[in-house]
Amino acid sequence: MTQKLITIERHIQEQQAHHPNATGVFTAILQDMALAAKLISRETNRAGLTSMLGATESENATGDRQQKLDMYADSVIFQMNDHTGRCAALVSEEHDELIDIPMHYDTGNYVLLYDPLDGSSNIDVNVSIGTIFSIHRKFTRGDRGTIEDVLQRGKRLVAAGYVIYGSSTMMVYTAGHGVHGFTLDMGVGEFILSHPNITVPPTARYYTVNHGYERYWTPGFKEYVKWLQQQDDGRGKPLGHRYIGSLVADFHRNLLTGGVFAYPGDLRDADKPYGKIRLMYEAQALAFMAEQAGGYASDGIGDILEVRPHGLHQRVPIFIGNRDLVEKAEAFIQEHDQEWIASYLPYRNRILDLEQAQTNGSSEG
Ligand code: AHM
Ligand code: MG
Repeated sequence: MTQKLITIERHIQEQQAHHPNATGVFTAILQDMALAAKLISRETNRAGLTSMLGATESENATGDRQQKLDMYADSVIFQMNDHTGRCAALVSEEHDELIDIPMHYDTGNYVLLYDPLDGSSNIDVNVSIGTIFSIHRKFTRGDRGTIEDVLQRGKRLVAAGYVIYGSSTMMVYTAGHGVHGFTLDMGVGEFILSHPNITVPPTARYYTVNHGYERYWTPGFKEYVKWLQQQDDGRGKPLGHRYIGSLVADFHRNLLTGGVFAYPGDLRDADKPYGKIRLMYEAQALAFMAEQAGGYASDGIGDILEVRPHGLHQRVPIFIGNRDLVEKAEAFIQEHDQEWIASYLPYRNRILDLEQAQTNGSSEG
């Protein structure tokens, strides 16, 4: 064997060298996430089969196998992290409120945010789905994490990553020193480094948006998409259009090939000018990864990593990928969408209200 084999455990361990005072706790959380990813991957791969088996075994079923896959993923990540003494609190897209660490377990210095299985409408049709996670450091004084520890700006993230359950399973993460991708070798059950130091290619190949919503788009976004359609992919062809409808898969493709993903705020409902993507579980994590890979993520106004959160389930418009393409979206919005901006800014600038923050936004959209 000539090629250097680096497992994710080894890689995460070696990354710790960037932090001479590190205790290893943070490293261990990433390793726990890698194990959760393997379990979810196994179940995802046999989802169709499992539901068939579940139906026939229903009389003596243990229950686990029949869980919907997103509930299963949620439960696996919780079970990997509730008892380790590393996390002070957890939050999941599947829960309205902060998930406390059970009182009989110790707590640690980190809060873990996750969307256990994103793109869940794609599960039943066998299309790629993903898990997204991010980690903040707890800064409040008590031993239990609070909502304030969770609702920090993306700029303060210490790590983020995703797992894509696609033609193969990959885990991609950053701990603030580049973005690194690992492919799951199903034979031995190990994530092996396959994509070290991922950077966004300078020339984009694709643009990614749900064209079905064109009737709701703002004037600026319509102009922007027309502009994208006039751009060249660096090989004498127009940018291709790709849309899977699984954020992780759409982001991952554009990260490797160059491109821009947009889920804009739109005019569908005047009371909801903020699109669909969730700030705390989806946008912050991917924005951090994009930045680490040399790209950029904006809500059309400015850097998503600078947006001050006000609710666990807050939503945010997102433009993410090659920096030049994302900045162009900002320019079109500034030029044509002052009306939309006026309706979105009060939501963006909402101040954190601790009493409301727990569930704020869970019903928005
Ligand atoms: P989910 O959290 O309910 O799975 O929804 C999030 C998903 C993203 O993965 C994807 O980018 C988006 O929804 C697609 O939405 P739409 O079908 O409106 O284009
Ligand atoms: Mg989601």
